[in-house]
Amino acid sequence: MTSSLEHLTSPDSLMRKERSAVFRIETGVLKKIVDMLVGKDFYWFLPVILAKSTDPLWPDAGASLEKKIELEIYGQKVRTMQSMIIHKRVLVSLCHGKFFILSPNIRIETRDRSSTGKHLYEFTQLDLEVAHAKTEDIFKLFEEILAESISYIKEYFEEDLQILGRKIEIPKVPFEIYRRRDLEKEHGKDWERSISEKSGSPVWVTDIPREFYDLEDEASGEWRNYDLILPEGYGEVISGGEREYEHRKLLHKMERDGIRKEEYELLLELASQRRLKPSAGAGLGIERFIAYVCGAKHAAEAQPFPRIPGIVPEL
Ligand code: ASN
Repeated sequence: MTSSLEHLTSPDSLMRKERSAVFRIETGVLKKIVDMLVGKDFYWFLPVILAKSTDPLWPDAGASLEKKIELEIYGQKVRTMQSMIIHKRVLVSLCHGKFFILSPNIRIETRDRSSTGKHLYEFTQLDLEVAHAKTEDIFKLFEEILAESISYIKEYFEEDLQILGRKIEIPKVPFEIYRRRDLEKEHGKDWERSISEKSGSPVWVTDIPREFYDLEDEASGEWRNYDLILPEGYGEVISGGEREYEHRKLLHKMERDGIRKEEYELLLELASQRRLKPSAGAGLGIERFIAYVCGAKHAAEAQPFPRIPGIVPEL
């Protein structure tokens, strides 16, 4: 463990003025985002933590989990939430067409990720989903969320930005869009790091091969999903996509990827009844976004009790 990480996990660090500045900015960003979404008629749902179904996070080239947590309650096997994607698909189909959740996710990342500055074994994503939406709708929504929350912080939290020595520009919208296959040709497999270090503002990257629930165009083989990559090396902060809703495609992709169908019975049942609606959505990693706004070295600085891979603190 490097000394700066040790410093961060010590309870005494909670008394530093820089930590308080980050927490004040975080409060402002959260307030601004929930106000915006509630103002746009989004429902605000409370999160689920233990469930039979969760995001398999597989296959995903960016994943590096040391273990997945399964336990038994009331004689039934449940898993800790890796993301609420399955719950989002059911909610958007059966309840309300626009909603968000501040969703705690547990992902036991490998220890070598402690010093990336980005990985946490518990983090919160602002996860949202919109029925019948397309990629462009979600891009527009998040561009507005990022630009307006940064503008709000610059207007009302200037003193805190000064304490942190942070100068941040309001990003110009719309953000540029790249295709993963083109980036891979130019930068190789490590395209995320290259584009993050080189670009001066956030950029969207589309067409990323990953989990069964993201829509794959059968004719072109192109994935209708996306990540948002922040500049200055902060890397990926949003991931999302348009979604599969056809039973045949879901089944085929689960079999192809070796996913256990018994963990996704309700989703498959709804799809077979044609009750699963097309939708699109995404999740914003709150701690990573706050680290970017504040110019912090580690996403854990946005957590009062840091959850750094490989380090289990007293509290
Ligand atoms: N929240 C992401 C999405 O909406 C899923 C994830 O976190 N893996 O696609």
